[in-house]
Amino acid sequence: MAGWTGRILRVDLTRKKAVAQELDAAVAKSFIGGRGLAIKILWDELPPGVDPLSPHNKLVFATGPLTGLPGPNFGKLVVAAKSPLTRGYGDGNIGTWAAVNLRKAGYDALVVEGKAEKPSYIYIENDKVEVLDATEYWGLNAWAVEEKLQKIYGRDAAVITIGPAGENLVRFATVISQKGRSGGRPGMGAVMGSKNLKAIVVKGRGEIPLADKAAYQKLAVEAVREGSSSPSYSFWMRQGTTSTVEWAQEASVLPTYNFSEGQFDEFSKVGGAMVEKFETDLKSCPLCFMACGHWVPAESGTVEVDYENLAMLGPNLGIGDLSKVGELNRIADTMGMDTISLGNVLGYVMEASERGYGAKLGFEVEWGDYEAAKQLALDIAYRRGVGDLLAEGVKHISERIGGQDFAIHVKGLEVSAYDCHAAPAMALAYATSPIGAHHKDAWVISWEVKTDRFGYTREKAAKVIELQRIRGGWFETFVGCRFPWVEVSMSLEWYPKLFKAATGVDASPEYFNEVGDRIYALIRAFWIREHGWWDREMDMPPAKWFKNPLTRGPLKGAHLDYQGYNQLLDYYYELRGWDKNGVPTRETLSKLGLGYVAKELEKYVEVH
Ligand code: PTT
Repeated sequence: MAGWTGRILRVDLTRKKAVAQELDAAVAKSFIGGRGLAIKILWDELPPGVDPLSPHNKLVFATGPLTGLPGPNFGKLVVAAKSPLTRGYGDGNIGTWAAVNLRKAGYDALVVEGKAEKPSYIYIENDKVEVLDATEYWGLNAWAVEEKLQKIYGRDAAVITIGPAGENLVRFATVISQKGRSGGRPGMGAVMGSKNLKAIVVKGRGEIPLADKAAYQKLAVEAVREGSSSPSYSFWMRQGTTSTVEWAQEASVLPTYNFSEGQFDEFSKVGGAMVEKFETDLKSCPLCFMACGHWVPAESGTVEVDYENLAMLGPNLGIGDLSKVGELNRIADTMGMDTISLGNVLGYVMEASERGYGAKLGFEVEWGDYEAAKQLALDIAYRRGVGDLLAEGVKHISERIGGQDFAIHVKGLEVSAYDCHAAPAMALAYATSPIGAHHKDAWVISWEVKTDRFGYTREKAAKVIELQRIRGGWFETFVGCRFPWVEVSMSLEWYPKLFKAATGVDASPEYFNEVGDRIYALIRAFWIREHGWWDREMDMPPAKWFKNPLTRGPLKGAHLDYQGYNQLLDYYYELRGWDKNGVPTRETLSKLGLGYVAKELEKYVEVH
C-alpha cells in the first residue's frame, strides 16, 4: 500500500498500552485519510450518545497519503473527536511537525483512547511508544511545555500540547503546536485534557513509502514553482491572511460589535497594512512555501496574528489596537483556546451588558473594554468566577441567562469571522458545515460578494457543495493546506497527479468528490445519532442576521430573509440527496456504500 504507511497507532491511556494496527486497504480507498479516517473510526467505535469528556470518547490525529511529503504544503494533520462544545462531530486541521514525524515513525494516524490515571504525555519514536508522567508540566502554558519537552528530546522532536484551558475542560480549548498553530476549534483540547493527556511528543526517522518517487518529486517541484510564481505571491508573503481585514471592510462583512455590523471605523488599525508595518517575524507550518504566520508585538511579547484572530478579538469587540488584539490572541495561544469562540463569547458578553443582562451575569462590560476582555479571557481559561460559565460557549451561556437571539453560533460552534447579513450563501456554508459554524469547508463569500449578492439561488447552493467537496473532501483527506489553491491560485490539477505518484491510485477529481460526499453523509449521520433526533432547524444560521438589519454603512438595512434561506436550504438538500429535514436518503447512503448506516439512523429519525 504505497502512500499510506498502512498502520494506525492506538494508545490506551487507561491501560498504558500501545498497539500498531493494520489500516484496512478498503477503508483507505473509501475514506483516504484525515477527516475521512477520523469519522470512520468515530462512527464505528464510539458508543452512541457517549459523553465527549468521558474516557470512552476517542481523540484521533489523522494524516493522509500526502502528509509529510515535500510539495505544496503537506505539513498538517486532522485532529478529531466527538465535540464537548457541540456534542456532534468535531475536527480541526493543524500545521505541525508532529504530522510529518508521525508518518516518518510509520503511522497514518494516532488514536488516543481511555484516560490516564494522572497527568501524562505520550512519547513516540518509531516503534517505541511510552506513556510518561506529566505531573510537572500540568498547569503550565502550552508554549512553556513545548519548550521544556524540546529541551529534553531535542529540536527534532515534534510536540502537540494543551494549555490550562484544555486541562480545565474549556469547551472551546484547542491543541497547540509550534506556538503559532492552534487546532480543533470544537474543543479538541478539552477532550485531550479530559484524558489527562498534557502532550504528545513524536520523533520519526523512516521513509514514507511512495509508488513512484521520481515522478512524485518532479511533480512536487513543478507545483511549488507554479504557486510561488503566481502574481499574488509577493503580496501574500507580505500580509498573509491579515489583508482580509481590509477586504472584509470593503465588502461590509467584517464582524463588528458581536456581528451587529459589517464595518468597523478603526479597521485599518488592525488590518494587513498595519501587520506588515510592525511585523517582527514570519513563520510557517512544516514543508510550506507560503508562511502565513505573521508575528507582531503585543503587550507581553510577540504573537502570530491571522485574519480570524484580528477580526474576532478586534472589530467584533470594538477594539482597534493591534498590540491589544495581539495580547488577547497571545492569551488564547498560551492558554490553548480558540480565538474565534473566545471573540464570540466576549462579544456576546459585551452585547448582553448593553442589553441589560448585566445582573444575570453579575457584571457589566462595555464595547472596547480591553482590560475587562483580558481578565475575562484568563478567567475562562482557569474557569474562575463567571469564567466557569463563559467557558461553556455562547449557546450554553445564552440558554442559561437568555439572549439566544444574539448568541452567534450554529449547532453550538461559534461563527468565524464573516458577517452574513448580506451573504446568504455564506450563511448556508456556516449552517451546513460538518463541525458547526466554521468557514473552512466553504469560503463561498469571496465568490458571493462578486455575484448576485442578495440572491437565494440554486447556483449558490451548488457552489457551496462544490467548495465543500474540494475543501472539506480533498484537502481534509489527503491532508494538506488548501492555501496554495485558495490564495496563490495553484491549480487543483496537481493534486490527483501527486496522489497517483504517491499511492499508485488513479485518482480523478470525481473520486475525491465522491469520497467527500461519503464523508459528509457519514458525519451527518454521526450528528443525528449523537443527538438522537434531527430537523432542519439544526441547519439555521444565527437569528440576528434575519432579525436585526445592519444599521450603518453602504449596506444599511440589509438582512437575511427566512423564506429565501429556506429555499436555499431546500436546494442544498436536494443537490446532496438528503431529505427535507437534512437526513441523507436511503438511496444516497447506499450509492455511497453506506447502506449499513441507514439501519442505525432508523432508530432516531425517519429515513426516506
Ligand atoms: C482554524 C482557525 C483559524 S482558520 C484561525 S485563523 W485562518 C484561528 N487561528 C487561531 C490561532 O492562531 N490561535 C488560537 N488560539 N486560536 C485560533 N483559532 C482559529 O482557528 C491555520 C491556517 C489557516 S489560518 C487557515 S484559514 C487555513 N485552514 C486550513 C484548514 O482548515 N484546512 C486545510 N486543509 N488547510 C488549511 N490551511 C490554513 O491553515 P482549526 P493552523 Mg487550524 C494563532 O485549526 O481548528 O482548523 O481552526 O490550524 O495550523 O493554525 O492553520 O485565517
